[in-house]
Amino acid sequence: TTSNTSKAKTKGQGAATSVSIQLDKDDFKQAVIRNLHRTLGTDENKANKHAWWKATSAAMQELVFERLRTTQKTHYLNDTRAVHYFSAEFLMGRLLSNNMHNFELFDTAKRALKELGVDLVDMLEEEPDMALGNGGLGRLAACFIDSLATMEFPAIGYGIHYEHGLFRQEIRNGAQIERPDSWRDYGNPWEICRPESIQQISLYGYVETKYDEDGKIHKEWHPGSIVTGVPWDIPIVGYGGKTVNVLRLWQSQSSEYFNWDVFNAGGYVDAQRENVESETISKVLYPNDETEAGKELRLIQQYFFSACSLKDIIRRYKRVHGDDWSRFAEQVVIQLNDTHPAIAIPELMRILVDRAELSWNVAWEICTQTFAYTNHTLLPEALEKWPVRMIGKILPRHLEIIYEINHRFMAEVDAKWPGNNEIKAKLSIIEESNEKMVRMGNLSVVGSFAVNGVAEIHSALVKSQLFPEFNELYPGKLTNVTNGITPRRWLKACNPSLSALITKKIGGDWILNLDKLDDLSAFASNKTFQNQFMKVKQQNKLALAEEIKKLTGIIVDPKAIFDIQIKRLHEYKRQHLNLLHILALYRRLLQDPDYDMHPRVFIFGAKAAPGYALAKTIIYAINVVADKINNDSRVNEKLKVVFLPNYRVSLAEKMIPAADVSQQISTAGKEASGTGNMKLALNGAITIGTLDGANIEIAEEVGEDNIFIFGLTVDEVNETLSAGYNPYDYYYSNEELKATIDWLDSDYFTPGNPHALSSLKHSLLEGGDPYLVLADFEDYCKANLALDLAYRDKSKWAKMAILNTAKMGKFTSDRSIKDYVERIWKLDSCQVK
Ligand code: T68
Repeated sequence: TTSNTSKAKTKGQGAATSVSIQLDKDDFKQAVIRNLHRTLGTDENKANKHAWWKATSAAMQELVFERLRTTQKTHYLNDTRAVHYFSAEFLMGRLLSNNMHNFELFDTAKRALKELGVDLVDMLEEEPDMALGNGGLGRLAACFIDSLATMEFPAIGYGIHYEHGLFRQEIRNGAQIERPDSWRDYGNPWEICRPESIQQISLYGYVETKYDEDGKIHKEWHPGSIVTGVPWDIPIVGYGGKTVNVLRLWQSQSSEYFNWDVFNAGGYVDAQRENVESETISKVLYPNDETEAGKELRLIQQYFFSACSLKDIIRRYKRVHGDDWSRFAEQVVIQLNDTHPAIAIPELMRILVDRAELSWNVAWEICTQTFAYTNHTLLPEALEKWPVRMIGKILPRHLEIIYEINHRFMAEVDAKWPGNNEIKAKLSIIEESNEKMVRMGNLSVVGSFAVNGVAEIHSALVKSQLFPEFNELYPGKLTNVTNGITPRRWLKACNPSLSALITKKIGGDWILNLDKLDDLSAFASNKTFQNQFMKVKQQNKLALAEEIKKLTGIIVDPKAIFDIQIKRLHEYKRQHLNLLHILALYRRLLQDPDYDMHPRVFIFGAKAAPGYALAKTIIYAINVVADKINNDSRVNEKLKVVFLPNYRVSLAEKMIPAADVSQQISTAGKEASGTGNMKLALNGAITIGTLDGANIEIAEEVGEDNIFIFGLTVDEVNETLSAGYNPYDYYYSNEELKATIDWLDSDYFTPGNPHALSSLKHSLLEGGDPYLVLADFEDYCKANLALDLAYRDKSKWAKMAILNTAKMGKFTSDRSIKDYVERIWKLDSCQVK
């Protein structure tokens, strides 16, 4: 097969030249048919779409396994240092088309299936999303393991094998309804159970203190319960198909032998009940992003997967190094994706001190050379804290260890700031509140050798606002690694027409070296290229228009501006600011039927955490406003609003290529990075956004002429708030703003139910408008006006769109991984022959 790949340019960066998968169209056909017969027990005449999908997946899986085996053998023989990415979430989406693209077999497969009478693109819809994550944090983990495999770094992802991923969203009468997600209902072709690597972990019980003959203390944890962790491996195919790494997800199961006594005592039913409880641990993903639920089961989930993963790592290490722990931190680096796996720190200490009988200091040295921690948020409600009481009940020995870590750490703090109790109280891992709490962020900073934020501004705020004293105490520990996205999924696979156009123009090197896209800049003003670029956009918009019709019945004009806001629903992300502006446009159109604006379709996708009432009200508000506007013939030519239900990775892949405008309008200082902003710009959408998160770095790359920036900066937000922000000042001084807010609180959009949306108005006024929606409204309207004018100049807009694609090189996750590898993980790539 041909390959568009290029040799990696720098040392330390994994080189991936494509492995030639010797499989032509006819081989592929044979492989699919063989699997149809032998794996599925059906044939070409009986097979439905689902069977074709499974047989094709099985055919791909044959190739995947072959490379997986070779990779694992190579890694084993080389015994190189590897990164272990601990994350409670991996938002993988669909795998079949991605694996085909990464093996460079997509076109071959398409032709093969066509000859079998199957449309590949249509068939791909059979695959359920693997939605084992909430949003950006989980999708980031998925992009990172793609880049790690592509660049041929020894790496393994560790997480939880949730039976139910993020809930499926239905919209009924405008409101969100949550339905269970069942991604494995009819079997999942990508996962392999590895019963040979199961682990047992302990919970509850008590700690016994023992003294040996020399009077030395030994702690023994007598657990009250034991749970089995069953590993499921998902192969992760790097682009070029050389390295296939593994994502290992743990499923909880009851431990038979532990319940044996109860069973023998005639307690069969009780024993079964315990089984059910053990099996609950990996049942369901908590659907809260950015708020801490504080639930016992969540803490158990965190410990369950962290402890299973550590045992797995140690088993592998011991196979080579036996009881010699001195090389552990040389071989193993563990990246904590937020504080969710932070309990791994005291767990490793427990293993080293209680089990391996290393001294505290030696153990602590190993521990703090092994862990690194990524922070994803500054929002206080998202910072994890666990009640001391709860940890003491579930993990009694870990609580003792946490206290010991803190005790020694407080001595360090006292040495630096003698007698300063204020700083001590602030830095302490234990919060001495009414109900004592363990601060997982502080534990993570103390127990790691590196701490990073996810965009320049976010990392600066981590240093200056969240952990300023830590930054003084440990100079250099706090750093930045700006997020990135994989261009394989988020351009090559999701936007085949644009990918083909780009490759035709500048060659295919961009797939592995995204900086190459900058070669497109030279053609940004070229009329022919502008036409080609915008023709692709137009086709993608047509396809999305059809999808919108299919999903909602709403008819939209593909010539209108497609203006897209897709992300979790949260007040700080300010979908309601977007909505207020839509209402302002609607009002202008009603007041002046000739109001001059380019037709525009506002498209939303967002899930709200099930317990987040205001977020659900905002979804409801968008839907009732959409319903009213879409059925108002007075404005329909110019304005439509669409809420696409069940936003998820596979839907994003259809929306992003069709976007003209990308809404990135969070309150400055609140969005750590954002990654949807990168995906949309990469596909030629123009950002309207605040100077927040990675928007700032996107603006730097594309230049101020190619982005619409508005609103308060981080500093201005802080000044505004400390000056005593009063939203009523804006409400009473901006007639249009007042009218739109009041409109929401009338029965215009909710006939017969006048105050259905009053909580929204309440939060913006009496509630104090904590996210400064009113303060930014006027400037947002101005930016939207400028955007509308710019769109009317076809050539100008085309140039902007091309430059957005051209300037996104920085935001490949390959660059993020390179940053981690060079500055934190210190890994060598390992070429798999
Ligand atoms: C996101 N965080 C950030 N959290 O909001 C976003 N939280 O700015 C950033 O780009 C992204 O992380 C990647 O760094 C999340 O997505 C969660 O999903 C989450 C889940 C559980 C608990 C807390």
